[in-house]
Amino acid sequence: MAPLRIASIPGDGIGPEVVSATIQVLQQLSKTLGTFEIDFTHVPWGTDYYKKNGRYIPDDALTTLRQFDAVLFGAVGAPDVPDHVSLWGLLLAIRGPLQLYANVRPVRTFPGTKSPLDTAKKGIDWMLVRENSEGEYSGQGGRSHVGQQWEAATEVAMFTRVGIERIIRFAFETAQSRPKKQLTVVTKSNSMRNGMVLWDEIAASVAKEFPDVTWDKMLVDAMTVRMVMKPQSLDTIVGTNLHMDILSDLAAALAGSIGIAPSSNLDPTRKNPSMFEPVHGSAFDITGKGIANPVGTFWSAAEMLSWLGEKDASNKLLVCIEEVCAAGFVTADLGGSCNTQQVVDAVCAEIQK
Ligand code: GGG
Repeated sequence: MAPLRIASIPGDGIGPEVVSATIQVLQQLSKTLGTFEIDFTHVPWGTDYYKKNGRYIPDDALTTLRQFDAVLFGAVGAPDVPDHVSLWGLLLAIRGPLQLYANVRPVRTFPGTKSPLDTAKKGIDWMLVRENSEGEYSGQGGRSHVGQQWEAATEVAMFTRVGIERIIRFAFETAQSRPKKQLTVVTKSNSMRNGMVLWDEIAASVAKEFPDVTWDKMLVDAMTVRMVMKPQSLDTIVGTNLHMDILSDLAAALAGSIGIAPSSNLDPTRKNPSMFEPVHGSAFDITGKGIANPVGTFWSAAEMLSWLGEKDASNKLLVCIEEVCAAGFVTADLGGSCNTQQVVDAVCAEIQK
């Protein structure tokens, strides 16, 4: 059997800790199930690489990544490098050119996780779909009169018909594949009268192809209220790069902790390898202490296995993570006292049961 070829980019901060934890768990899963083999190649891009080479990734980075079936990414960001330099140098330098335009972020309340919401009723089960290639993160704009009193800066949110159509269609397909068949399209088309209105128009047009999906639209500000006050009224949610970046952090916190939240950066055309990463960042305040929550990366790895066709292995990993959380083997962000390795050991033991 040909092994799954995975490029692992641990990156910065707690990235190396959660990626190493996940490699241990995936190797155990492969050994126990015997249904797939997996081969990791360490790719050392991150802030240390930047400090040595003056850049986050080499010229042939995309050619390198295209040799793999998928990428497992940790985190990016360092205290002594401006965040826009590290983010654009590494993560956005991969997402954009590889056209990983669909950023899928499932959010669920896990057993053993404490939500700030009164989720005793039913809990949260959402699928967030973030446009991942344009909009507010197009990198368009500039600065003039730098350092002067009349200094000016523009940040242009550039939307294209192709870019909007493909993410809206992807979101309708995602909604259609879920039991509720329900989609909410998030915009801000009252105050932003160009790109956001184009989103509304395209949503209404694409919706006609999906008569079995119930859909509605929400302004992003009202959406924050609905997520908190009426969580059960939502299922699949789609929005722009910036809006969903913010809403997915809110969603993760409402589900219990950003430490468990996964993220898949997908090229739905499958021309390029997709990239899987926890939603959280480099968390320098806890780096090196061995206490980072690895569950967001485990769950991202489960999404990666599913994307690569290993659905049984993916389901097994998810069930094991949930069992371990339910049994209380959780890190401090979830109210537990486990360190990272104890969570790894608990998941590996659960896999072998
Ligand atoms: N685990 C990925 C990571 O380090 N994310 C940090 C971050 O700021 N991401 C912004 C984004 O996802 O656009």
